[in-house]
Amino acid sequence: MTLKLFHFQNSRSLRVLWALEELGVEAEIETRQMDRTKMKAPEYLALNPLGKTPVMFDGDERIVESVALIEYVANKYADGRLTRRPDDADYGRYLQWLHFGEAGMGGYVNMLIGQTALLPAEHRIPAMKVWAEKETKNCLDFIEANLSEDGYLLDAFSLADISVIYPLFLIKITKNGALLGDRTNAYFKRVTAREAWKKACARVD
Ligand SMILES: N[C@@H](CCC(=O)N[C@@H](CS)C(=O)NCC(=O)O)C(=O)O
Repeated sequence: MTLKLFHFQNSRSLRVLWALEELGVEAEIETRQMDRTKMKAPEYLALNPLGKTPVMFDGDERIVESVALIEYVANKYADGRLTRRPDDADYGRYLQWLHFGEAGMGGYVNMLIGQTALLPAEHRIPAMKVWAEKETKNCLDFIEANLSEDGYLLDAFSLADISVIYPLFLIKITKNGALLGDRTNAYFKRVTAREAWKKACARVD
């Protein structure tokens, strides 16, 4: 098999696994425990010198960055399904949301989960938590204002949703879900009812 994804449960490799499921693209999946010490050990650094997840191989080609990976899989192995092309009317908004999910809000959400869940209590800095919450809320308000009652970020489900749902998932599993607006909560529920999401989340072996 050409594609091989290293998957760590609940990590950003979930975006890639979910996209593979949605697109029906075959890949070898190696699931590993989210153990930061092992991720910084030589065996894993040989796979991904950043010591992060995800990393995927296409033959000898190594690719990191979860949002790049979902576009790669869709464009290279699924005829661009779930993407938009330059001549589509919503191409600009597609790119905006695709990148917003990681570049726009990923850093703030990382800070928030660090200050509320990942870091030991004695390493947390109250002012950083306030700042992370404020910036995350700013991103969430932007999402809320752009959602309709029953749709997706664009007029149909796309990779942009796969990108943006992941930070929403992180916010929820770290018990920061009260920051989400009503439409965003309904959107999260709607999108995560998809079979492909459920299959990707169920992958723990
Ligand atoms: N922008 C990167 C972020 C990768 C990243 O930070 N992944 C986290 C897990 S979701 C990680 O590997 N953390 C382990 C660590 O930093 O030690 C992407 O989207 O792939």
